[in-house]
Amino acid sequence: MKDSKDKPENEENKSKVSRRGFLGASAASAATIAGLGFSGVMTPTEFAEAASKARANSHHTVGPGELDEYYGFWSGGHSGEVRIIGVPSMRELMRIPVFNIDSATGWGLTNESKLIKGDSADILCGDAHHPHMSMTDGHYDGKYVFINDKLNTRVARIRCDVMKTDKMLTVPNVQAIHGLRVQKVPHTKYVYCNGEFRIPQPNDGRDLNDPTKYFTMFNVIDAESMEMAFQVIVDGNLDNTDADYTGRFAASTCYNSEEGVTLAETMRNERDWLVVYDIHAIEKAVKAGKFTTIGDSKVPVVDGRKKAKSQFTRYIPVPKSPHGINTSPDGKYFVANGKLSPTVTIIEIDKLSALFAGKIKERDTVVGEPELGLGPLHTAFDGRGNAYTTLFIDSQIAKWSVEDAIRSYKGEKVNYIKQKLDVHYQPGHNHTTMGETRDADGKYLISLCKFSKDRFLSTGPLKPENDQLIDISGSEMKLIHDGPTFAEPHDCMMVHRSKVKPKKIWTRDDPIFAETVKQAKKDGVTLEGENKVIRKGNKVRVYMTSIAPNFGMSEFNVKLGDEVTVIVTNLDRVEDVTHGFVMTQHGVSMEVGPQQTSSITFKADKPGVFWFYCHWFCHALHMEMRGRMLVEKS
Ligand code: RUQ
Ligand code: CUA
Repeated sequence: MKDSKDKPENEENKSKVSRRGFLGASAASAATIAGLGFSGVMTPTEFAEAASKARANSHHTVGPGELDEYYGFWSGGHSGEVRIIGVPSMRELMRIPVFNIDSATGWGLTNESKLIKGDSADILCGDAHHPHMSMTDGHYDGKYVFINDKLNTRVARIRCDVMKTDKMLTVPNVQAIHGLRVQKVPHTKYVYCNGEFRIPQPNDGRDLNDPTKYFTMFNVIDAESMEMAFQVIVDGNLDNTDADYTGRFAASTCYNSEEGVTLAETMRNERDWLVVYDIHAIEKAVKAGKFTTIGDSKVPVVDGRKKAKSQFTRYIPVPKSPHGINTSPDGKYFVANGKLSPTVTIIEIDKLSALFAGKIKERDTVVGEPELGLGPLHTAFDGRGNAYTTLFIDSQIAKWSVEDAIRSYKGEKVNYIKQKLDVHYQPGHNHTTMGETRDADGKYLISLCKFSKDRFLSTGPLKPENDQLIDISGSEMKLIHDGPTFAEPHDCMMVHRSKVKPKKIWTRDDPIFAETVKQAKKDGVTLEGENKVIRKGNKVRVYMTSIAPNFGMSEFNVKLGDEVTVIVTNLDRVEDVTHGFVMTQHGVSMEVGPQQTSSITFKADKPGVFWFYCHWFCHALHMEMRGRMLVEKS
C-alpha cells in the first residue's frame, strides 16, 4: 500500500487510515496466501480465489450443513430478547423472545406467554443484560438460562429443552436488576442478582428527596420455583456479580460508595468495594427467622450494610467504580475490574473464611492488582492460567497471566502482560468458551464491541454493534470474525453442544400450555382431534386442530362484541413442521409447533368476514391453509 500522505485527503482515504488494524489484517491475509504457494503479483481473480481457499482451510470455517461446536446464548440488550448463536460460525440460529413482544411466535400476545409473564404481562419492553446457564458441580447442566431485565426489574428463565421462556419474576423492593449469575456449586439452587439503583424503602412516596434513606439490595432467587429466597440490604450501588466454586460465597462489584445522587458525587472516592456475601450465614439466619420484611412484601430481608456489622457481608475496598467481577475457573480468585482505574483486583477466595472470621483485614484478601490499560470492564479465562480483560477506552483486550500478576504484586519483576489485541471498538463484556465453569477450554473468546464505526457498510445514523470472535487456542489471540449485531449484546455465554439437548417436538403434557389443556378438559374438549366452538355468554372458545395443510375448521361464527379465544393444537408429529395462526385485522399472531397447543384471545370488534391463515410456511399448500371467521352484527 502506498503512503496515504501521497494521496489527496478524500473520504475513502480518510476512512482507510482511520481503520486501525487495517494494515495488520492485510499483512495477515497476505501471509496466509503466501503459505498457499502463490508468489509474485496476483490478478484480482487469483487473489480472491486464494483468499477463499485460505478461508476454507481455516479450522474455524463451518461449511454449509456442518454444525457448530458451541451454542452461544447472547443477550439482546434493550431489544429484550435472547439469541442463540452458533460458534464459531457466528450464525444466528434462533431468537428467544423474553422481555419484548414478538410478532412471529406471538410471545406477549398468547395466553400462555401472558401467564408466564404474570404481573408484568402488559409491559412490552425490557433491557436484557446477563444470560447465564444453570450448573451442577461447576459444570453447565443444559437445563436453564437465566436473564435479567434491568429496565423493569425482572428475571426470566429459559428452558433449554424447548428454548422458550418459561418463568418470569418481578423482583420486589428494588429497582433495576443488573448483574446476574448463578450459584455454581453444589448446583444452581440460587440465581444471584443485583438491584442497582438506591430507592426509598418501601418506595411508596415517602422520603422522595432524602437520599440518605435510600438503599438497594442483593437478591437471591430460588432457581427451580423462580420465587424470591431472600434479599440483603447493602451500601452503595451494586453492579455485577459472580459466585465461587464452594457454594458459600457470592460477590458483587459496588460503586457509589459515596452514596451520591449526581455523577460528580458518585466519583469522589478513589476506592469503592467488592461486596462479598456469606450465603450460608444468610441462609442460616433466614431459616432461624432472623429477618425483616419491607412493606407488603413477604420476602425475608437481612441487613448487610457496613453499619449493621453483620456476618452476612464484607466490603473489600477496590479501585474505582469497579464493574465486572469474574471467578477464575480453578475456583481460586475473584477478579474485580477497575473501570475508572487501569487495574483489576485479584482476591483470593481461600482467604475469605479468615476475613469473615475476623482474622484478617479486607485488603489482606487482595493478592494482585495488575495494571492492564484504560477502562478494564470484564475478564474471561482460558483454563490455562491466562486472563483476558476488555479495555473499553483503549479498544483492546489484554491477555495476562494471573500467577505472574500475583508474583509481581509480591515485588518480583515479571511481565504479566502476554499480549494486547486491538478490537473494534470499545469492548464491554468478553467471554471464553465454557469459561465460567470448571470446563474452561480456552478455544474461543468473544469481544462484544459497543461500536462498529467503519467496520461495516453504513446503516445510517444507527450502526450495529460488533461481536468479534477471537481464536485463543494458540499462544496468541487471533481475530477471526467480525459479527454485526442489533442492540445490544451486553453479555453472552458459550456452552459446548454436548451439554444442550433440545427436544425435536413438543410433548403434550408440557407445563407451558398445561393451563390451556386444563381449560379444554373443563370444556369437555379433546384437543387431540376435536374441533368445537364453546360459548359462555359473550365469551367464545374456538378449539381447532391443525395438520399440514389444514386447520380442523374452515369457518366459525361469532357475534359482534364477543371475546374470542382461539385454541389451536398442532397434531403434526414431524420435526420442523410448525404452523401458525393469525387473524386478519385483529392483531392476532402465534406459533403452533408440532404437538403444541397455543391460544390467543381478542375481541370481535367489527362485523364482517375475516380470514385466518397459517403464517408459518409448512407445506406446498401452506398458502391454502386458511379459513373464515364470520362476525354477525348481533
Ligand atoms: S454490564 S459492559 Cu450490563 Cu454486563 Cu458490563
Ligand atoms: Cu400451516 Cu403454513
